[in-house]
Amino acid sequence: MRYHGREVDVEGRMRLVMESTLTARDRVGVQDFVLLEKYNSEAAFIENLRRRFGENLVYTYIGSVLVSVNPYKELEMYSKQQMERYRGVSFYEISPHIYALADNTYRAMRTERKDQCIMISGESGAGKTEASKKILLYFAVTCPINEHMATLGDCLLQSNPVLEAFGNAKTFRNDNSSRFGKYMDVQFDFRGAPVGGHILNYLLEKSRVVHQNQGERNFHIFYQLLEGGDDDLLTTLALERNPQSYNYLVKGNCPRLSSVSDKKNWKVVMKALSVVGFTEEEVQKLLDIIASVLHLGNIQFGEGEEGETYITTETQMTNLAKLLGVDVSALGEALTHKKLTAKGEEMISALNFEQAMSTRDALAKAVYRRTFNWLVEKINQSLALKEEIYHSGKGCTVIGLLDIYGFEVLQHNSFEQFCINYCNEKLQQLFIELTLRSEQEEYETEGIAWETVQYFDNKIICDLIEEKHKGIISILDEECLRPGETCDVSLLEKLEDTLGGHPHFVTHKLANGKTRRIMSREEFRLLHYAGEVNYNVDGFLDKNNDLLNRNLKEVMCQSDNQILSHCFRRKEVADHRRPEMAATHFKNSLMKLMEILKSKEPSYVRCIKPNDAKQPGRFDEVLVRHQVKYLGLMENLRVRRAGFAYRRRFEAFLQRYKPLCPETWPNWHGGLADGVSTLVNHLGYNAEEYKLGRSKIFIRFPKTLFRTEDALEAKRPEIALTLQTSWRGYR
Ligand code: AD9
Ligand code: MG
Repeated sequence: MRYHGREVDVEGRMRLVMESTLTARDRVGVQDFVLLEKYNSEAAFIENLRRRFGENLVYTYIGSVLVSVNPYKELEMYSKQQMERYRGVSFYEISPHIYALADNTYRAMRTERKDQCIMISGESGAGKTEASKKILLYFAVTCPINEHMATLGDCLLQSNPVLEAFGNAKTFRNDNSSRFGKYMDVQFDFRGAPVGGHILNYLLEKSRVVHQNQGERNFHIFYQLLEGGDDDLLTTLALERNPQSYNYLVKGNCPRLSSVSDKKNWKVVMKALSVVGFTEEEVQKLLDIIASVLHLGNIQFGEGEEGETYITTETQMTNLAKLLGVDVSALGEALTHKKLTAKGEEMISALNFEQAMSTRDALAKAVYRRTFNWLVEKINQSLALKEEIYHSGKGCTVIGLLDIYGFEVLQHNSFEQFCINYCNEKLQQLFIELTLRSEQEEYETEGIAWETVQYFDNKIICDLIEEKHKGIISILDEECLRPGETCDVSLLEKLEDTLGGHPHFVTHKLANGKTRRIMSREEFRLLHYAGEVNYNVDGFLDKNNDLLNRNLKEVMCQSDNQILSHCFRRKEVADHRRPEMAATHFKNSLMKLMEILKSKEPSYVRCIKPNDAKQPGRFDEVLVRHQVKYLGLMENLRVRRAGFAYRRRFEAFLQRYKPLCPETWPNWHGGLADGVSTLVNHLGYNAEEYKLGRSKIFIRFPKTLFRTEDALEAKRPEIALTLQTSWRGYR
């Protein structure tokens, strides 16, 4: 495409400076938000996003942060040729792209020999997983190959369909929603070839195994097995093909999806499992477990005269025990009775109907979650760095990819949203800390005085949640451990007693003893950095306790299915200490994640969902505005714009604008700093407008840059021929 006689963005030629000329700028916006004249205006920010989205320009920078808007359609910008275009090209000299970010991160890792990480955030359906897959593919296609690890690229790529089958599901917001957080390290050898990988997973939403909201589905693998498995396989697993036959698949009333072929994906997943290195026997055992979860959901209980429960579904029970590889009567006993240890003595008590149902569901959730963890462990073994590379002494460097759930505000927010939003508070804290630090470092390296930036420090909210003894998680744990009857409402009272009056914690009680009518008595509200969220305490204690009866664990650890006997260890049964509770476990794993991320050089992708209908071409401003807020993008822009809107290395600046000054045109033979100084003096920049660092020029206002750009544009006919040559040389 040509625009004003020049090739423009769609062709990939239009660069920052070109785009900022008036006409093009009006049409496609600025490709870096720091160039917005009204950088404090949210409306101008959103208008810029909207314009670019309308032109299929789904990527925009805030300095080095990449903002991405989900196009909900296939764009022609992800081809192999495009990957080649971005290879080795400087971030700012080419239109924004996820490949530019991937390439820049890769080159920074290689040249500085420093570990990197790319943090991808955004709400459900915003495009995080797609972005992380595009980055991985970019590495797999463009990086050199290590002859010892020639298949590693395939392994890395194929780990995705496996994890998605077991960890993703159709939700209201996304047909392929990741129901777990993922951090993946890719290790590179000294030549820059990928040689290893490692995955950490966070908080799989296991409640989905037993319950789905209307219009949602269970994890993909269940439907893929029923659609794609051949008749013999289904017979061996004693399964019927119709998903509606299984209690664990009917709740959402959504057995099939128009956007996804379970049958086709079944094949993809089976192939991927073999590429990643699962043996046939392991796959068989894995499917036994998946089938057993379906059977488990169909186990029904009857109630005797004295309130005791018994199992009414004998055939299902036999199939279930066979697939789980455990003794049928021991399993039946453990599903209807509870073993307690009091004063060193063991006692058996019968479960009532409700308890038996929830024990059954707890087993299904535990089996699924532990199998998922096993799957990740197994993938990690396949991706593990080979001994010879590890010991080669040449050292590896790492790029980490974080694809984790964004800030979540639903109609009904529970324990899961509490954990997710806590995670986002931590990431925001890290983001502010690292962005400010890197800005400050750059100013110091360049010898320019650092100007303090005002920003909201969300440490106060992190402390409210995680502080020892006084924080919400500690209170929650204490309440779970408290002997006697505890309930979710008593938890709320305890929270009120300890935290009432905290500026970021609110309940229905007002300080004057009156009641806040708009809030229910079962809710507490947190004033997060991104907005207010009401959490309903119903289920908090149970979810945090996350207990599985001991006698069930005893049965499971005797399983002759190797995966299950690996997942349920005898030593766990023998250990009478209380395992870590769910929120504390999550908190500790987040702390470790923060340490990992802090030890690396960060880059950011901030994903935005343009509409709730999953449709191309629709830009819902209200929805986008929410996300701009939740993602802290305005804050981000303010930090980045602190002081100076634009900075560029001397050589790049001189190369671009030297035609505007007779002393620097066509060639400048002196030092770079002198050249830039001569040039800006000639252009009439006043001292307010710019500063010269050690290797870069810092320009305070976009209008200065645009003025210079417009001057260049006016002079273009005169210098066209020479400029074209220098332009090519520029890249
Ligand atoms: V969730 O928190 O896991 O529920 P994500 O990961 O943010 O969410 P995902 O990457 O799964 O969202 O994207 C949702 C859907 O949007 C995808 O299935 C694609 O259909 C669509 N999408 C996202 N990014 C792109 C893109 N760059 N090009 C085309 C896209 N389609
Ligand atoms: Mg995802």
